[in-house]
Amino acid sequence: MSKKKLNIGMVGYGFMGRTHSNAFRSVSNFFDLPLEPVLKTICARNGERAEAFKNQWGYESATTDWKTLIDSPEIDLIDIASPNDTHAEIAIAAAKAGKMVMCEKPLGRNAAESEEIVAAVEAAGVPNMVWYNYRRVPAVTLAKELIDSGKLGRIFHYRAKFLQDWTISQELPQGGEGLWRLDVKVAGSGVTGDLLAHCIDTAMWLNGPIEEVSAVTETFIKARKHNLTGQMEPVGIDDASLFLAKFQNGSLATFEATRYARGHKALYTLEINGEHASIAWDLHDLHRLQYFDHSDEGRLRGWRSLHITDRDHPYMSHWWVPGLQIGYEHTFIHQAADFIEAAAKGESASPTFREGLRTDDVTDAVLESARSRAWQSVRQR
Ligand code: SOE
Repeated sequence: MSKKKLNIGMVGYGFMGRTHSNAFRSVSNFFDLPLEPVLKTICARNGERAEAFKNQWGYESATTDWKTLIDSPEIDLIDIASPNDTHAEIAIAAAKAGKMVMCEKPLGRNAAESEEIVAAVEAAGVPNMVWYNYRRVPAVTLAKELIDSGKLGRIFHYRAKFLQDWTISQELPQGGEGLWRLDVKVAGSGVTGDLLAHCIDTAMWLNGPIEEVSAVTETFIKARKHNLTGQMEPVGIDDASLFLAKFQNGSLATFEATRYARGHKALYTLEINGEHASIAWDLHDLHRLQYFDHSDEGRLRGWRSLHITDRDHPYMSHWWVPGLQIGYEHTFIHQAADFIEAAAKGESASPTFREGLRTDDVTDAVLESARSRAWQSVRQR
């Protein structure tokens, strides 16, 4: 019997347009899902390249106007993989048209924008999800299961870093395709919204709400040529952002993100220390989970390096045989699978837009604390 279709209108053909397209294209080969995703229409600004993307990824049609996706009765799901300044307008229009909506992180450029997006999807009652993909690394999902099972006991510390080095050159321009992340008007913020947002999403998923933050940010290169104007313009983004945090459960945390850590390309690491056990994870070794259990026999006690490739590890029964690992793109496939399962029941999948808003509440508080040089409470909702 043929399955009901889930017709997708994708907005954006950059890095994230590719990860999302790949996820929807592959997911049914590995997961038995209630709906069959169909790559219906790709939308992007450059018509020729949209057409080429359509052919490469197997979309049925291409357009340069996202409003045609909203107006089309054929499209069930709008997936937003375009720059941050486009998220709100498209998501709100999609929700008003009764479409399901998925959105690349961060949800909005700030919490005020995200609040409007959340209001729209909740008023329309449409399934939604933000693409915070690192939750769906099997080792990170296992960390969540271990923490929820109580194995760590009371949590004392959380530590996260996301280090890159791709903007160190003074010659790098800001703005336009590929470099909009450096343009504050488009991105909303720098590493706070781009990298720390990942760390915050995972942290709150693993360890609960963050109540207070104290932050410092820096913009190392103060002016860069703007690709769209050709002029030197002030840089409005934060190049590095570090903060201390207090979680609602009483634990303390440090977070750091930068694009100026020479030698690091995308080093996301996290560690959580509990009364009975600790967990550490590293994106460059993403299929491993480091685990220390204080209840081990004393002479044999030490950090265990678990290879998360067995059938009883999260998501892994869908892949190859035990011992063979998976990678970055699979996290998006897992997220697509979880969304389709939920959407078939008319539900959202986690992180919902509301959860995305809570992350933006923390990033707003981080930026405010850096500005005011004072501890800042995080809005709780
Ligand atoms: C920035 O370089 C970036 O691509 C982020 O935008 C992604 O969210 C992150 O996963 C990798 O780094």
